[in-house]
Amino acid sequence: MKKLSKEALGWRHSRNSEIEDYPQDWQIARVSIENKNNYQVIIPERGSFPAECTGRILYSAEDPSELPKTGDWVLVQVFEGEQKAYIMQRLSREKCISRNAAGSKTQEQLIAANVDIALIVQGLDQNYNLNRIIRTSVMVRDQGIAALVVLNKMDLVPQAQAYLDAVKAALPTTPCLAISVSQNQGIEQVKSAIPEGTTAVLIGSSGVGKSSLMNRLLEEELLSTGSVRDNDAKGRHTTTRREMHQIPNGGLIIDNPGMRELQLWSTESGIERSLEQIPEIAKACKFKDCSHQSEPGCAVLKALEEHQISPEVYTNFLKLRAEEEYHRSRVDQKSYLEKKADDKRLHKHIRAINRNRDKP
Ligand SMILES: Nc1nc2c(ncn2[C@@H]2O[C@H](COP(=O)(O)OP(=O)(O)OP(=O)(O)O)[C@@H](O)[C@H]2O)c(=O)[nH]1
Ligand SMILES: [Mg+2]
Ligand SMILES: [Zn+2]
Repeated sequence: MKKLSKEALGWRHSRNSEIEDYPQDWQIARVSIENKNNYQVIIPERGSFPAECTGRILYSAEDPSELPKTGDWVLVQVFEGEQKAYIMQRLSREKCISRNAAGSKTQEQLIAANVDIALIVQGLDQNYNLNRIIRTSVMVRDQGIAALVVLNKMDLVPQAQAYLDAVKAALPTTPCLAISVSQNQGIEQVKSAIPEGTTAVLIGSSGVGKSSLMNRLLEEELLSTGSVRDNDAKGRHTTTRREMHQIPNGGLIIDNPGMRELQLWSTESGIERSLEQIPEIAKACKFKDCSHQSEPGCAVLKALEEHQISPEVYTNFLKLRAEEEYHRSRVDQKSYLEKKADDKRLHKHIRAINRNRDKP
């Protein structure tokens, strides 16, 4: 691996003040691979080193998510004559992708730290699911991370454009690409979304081609890939660890094991489940074309008042719908202004509910 500058590794000058008070011989490094018991780190201008945590870090961590993760910045010490780095300190995290730990609704599992853009990958086979794209995109962007939707395996469908149109209609402000890794189509466009100094993470189910895409971007077969099952196109969970590599003349990219259930963590935990519930609840609204904002007999507003859905989930639902609506009525400035007035009323309403809720 060629020697990278700290800027190419994603270091921001705003971090300089954070390291001022540590010993001079501690060097900054970025965690590139996280194994069960050890790590690989990249030290700017030096290269890759195997690494391990000092006991102090291991024993002072109250929660597994406090330990270094792929993408984290750390301070390391490398002793003369040793080709190994000791992780002395983890530095603060900026934007992270997390999800609910398997089998737990409340435990957060960090997937990758200091991420600028998430590539939401789906395969244009049985894997494609527009609702899942929408939910993932909203959650990624809620964490302050940019999203790029990547529809892979366009070689399997005659009309990839129709899928692109559907995603663009639902998420007008989220860029979306149709590509084929196996036919080498659209790779350059993905690459240009990850310029030098930025960090991307691949997310998506097993078998959608995340590792295949990453190998293609790296111009090297660094990661193993696996076939999908014939009957349902599901992957076999080939990737088992998170690793970060540099794209030649580009940014950094983190591969990720496919998620069985894509349950991205959100500060409003359980949002995904509740968002899904809303259309079900809305079936009971008095009016078929209910906007769930002010109509009499609205089942969604009733559920909100009865605390069956949280105000956060409700606002997220509206945000999602607003994105869709904005697209549909872009030219209709009047309805936009009316909607804004409605939103104002609505927020007043939510604040009132919250106030009542805090009362004993
Ligand atoms: N038809 C087609 N197949 C593809 C394409 N890209 C990848 N594949 C195949 O999809 C299968 C799964 O690819 P992987 O890259 O291992 O998928 P992954 O997302 O990394 O899967 P996990 O590591 O299990 O999460 C492999 O057999 C690839 O050859 C494509 O553009 N078209
Ligand atoms: Mg993989
Ligand atoms: Zn309603």
